[in-house]
Amino acid sequence: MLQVFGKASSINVRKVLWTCAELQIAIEREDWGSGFRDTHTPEFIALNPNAMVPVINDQGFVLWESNTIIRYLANRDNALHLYPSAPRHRARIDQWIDWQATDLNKSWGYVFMSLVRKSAAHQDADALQQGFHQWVAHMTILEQQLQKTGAYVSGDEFSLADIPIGLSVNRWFETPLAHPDLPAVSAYYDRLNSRPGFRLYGRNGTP
Ligand SMILES: N[C@@H](CCC(=O)N[C@@H](CS)C(=O)NCC(=O)O)C(=O)O
Repeated sequence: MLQVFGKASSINVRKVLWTCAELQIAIEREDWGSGFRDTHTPEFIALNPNAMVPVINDQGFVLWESNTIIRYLANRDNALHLYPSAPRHRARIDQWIDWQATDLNKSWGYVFMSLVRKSAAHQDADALQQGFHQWVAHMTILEQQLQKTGAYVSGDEFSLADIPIGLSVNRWFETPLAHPDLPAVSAYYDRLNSRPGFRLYGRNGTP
């Protein structure tokens, strides 16, 4: 059975859990990461030198980096409905997956640490305001894309890209801030709710 190392409260672990639900992959999960087993042990570092979750072990094949893991699972199971092979279609999905990791994710860091984690090191009002503007700017890019497609992030159909992006949208709504009205993002969030995998893992485990 596929082993998943990482706590289910982690947004990056939830990408893997939701993908496994979409693909009906049975898993064995172990709780690792802050609040659970320490990832800074030789045992865990041997799996992932970054001491981060998630990590998977697929019959001896160990892999880390959440977006790489979900692509691997889709490829492994030939899940062309989630990750089509036509180069342009696949590239469009990859574009949003990569954007989630490199741009959208980075934009919310300070605000999330300040308002959700209540980190003492993240209480500077100017930095908070700047972070808020960055996050809104990125969510506005997503809003415009969803207005164009009228459905999912890469087009009419749900795809692998909606897993990281959907989890990011959950983070947006779960963070207590004055959310500007982004109607296409709100409709998208409701649309995702029709998926059992999202209800299980996309809404912090609270359907
Ligand atoms: N780029 C990595 C980032 C992984 C990451 O940031 N994981 C966090 C949890 S969301 C983590 O392991 N934090 C340390 C800990 O919980 O001990 C990925 O996408 O897999």
